[in-house]
Amino acid sequence: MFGLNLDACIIDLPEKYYTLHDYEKGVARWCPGCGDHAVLSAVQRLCKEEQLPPEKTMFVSGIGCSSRFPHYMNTYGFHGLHGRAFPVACGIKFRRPDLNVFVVTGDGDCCSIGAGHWIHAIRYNMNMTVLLFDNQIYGMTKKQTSPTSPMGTMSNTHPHGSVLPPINPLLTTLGVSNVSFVAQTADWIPSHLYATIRKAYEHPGFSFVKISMRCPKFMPAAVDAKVSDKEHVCLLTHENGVPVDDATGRVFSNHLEHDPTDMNQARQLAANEEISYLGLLYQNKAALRYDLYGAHNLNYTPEQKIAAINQELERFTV
Ligand SMILES: Cc1ncc(C[n+]2csc(CCOP(=O)(O)OP(=O)(O)O)c2C)c(N)n1
Ligand SMILES: [Mg+2]
Repeated sequence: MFGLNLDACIIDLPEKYYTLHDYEKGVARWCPGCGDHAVLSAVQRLCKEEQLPPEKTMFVSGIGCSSRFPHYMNTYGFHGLHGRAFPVACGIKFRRPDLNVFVVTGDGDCCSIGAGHWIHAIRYNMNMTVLLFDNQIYGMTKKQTSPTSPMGTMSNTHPHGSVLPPINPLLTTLGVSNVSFVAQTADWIPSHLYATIRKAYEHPGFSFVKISMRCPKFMPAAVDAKVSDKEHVCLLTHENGVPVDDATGRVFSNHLEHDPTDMNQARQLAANEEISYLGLLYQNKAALRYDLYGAHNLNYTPEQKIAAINQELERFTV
């Protein structure tokens, strides 16, 4: 007769399976139609798909509407000071490489007051996922010109229109030595948004994702122009790039094959003011990582740490 093999009936279940609900916290207080909601959904989905343990996951931000992000993630978070997300995140990653570190920063937070930290964090190339919420305006303080506001933007600081050309965050990041990952996506293309953040998360280093964000409250004209004009968008395609699914590829039918190791072409695409190239612009998995350099003594006991410090101090004995 048939013997019953009980071992074959045992399903290998993980000790804990996280659902979307495990990553959700509170009710997001962003305006209706704000792009931040879309990124929150994409990131919660990523956490679930990757089964990131909430207690091993850290969201670090500065100040701004976008920087309220950690409040809505049921993980660890640090809602810091304006422009200071990068040094906090680097400090965390340096001593706790076991944590999944995400940085959420606005165009004011990153490219204005935080610009000095931004440049060095790119060069340090520590393993973290950086999401730049670029709504081209200071949202939280109710409409001041940001470094990424297009020239002529009417704001409370420039009621007659801003007078200087904006900083290009993609081009700036691509210009820093040891840069390792630069991508662009848009909050209103959910499949591409998710695929890009996922690609960034998988990158072993500092992955910088510029997300074009809708701010219907303070930049409504820009939102209409960006969202309704499909010709303005070109999806980058490549076997090593951000995957484009069939439906998204049909709706946004401008495509360009781009090899993400080609820095020259990446810079040309990033510099184009007329067309938003969405996808992976540049990736170098071999860039040096400062977090790995710093990780050699992580398992020292307190006694070993004191001995190591004393040994170093000996060098200064006169
Ligand atoms: C040291 C300091 N300077 C200025 C402010 C005021 N402030 C708060 S948020 C903000 C700008 C935020 O803009 P952005 O980073 O683009 O984020 P958004 O609100 O658009 O998401 C400013 C100037 C502050 N909180 N701290
Ligand atoms: Mg902003």
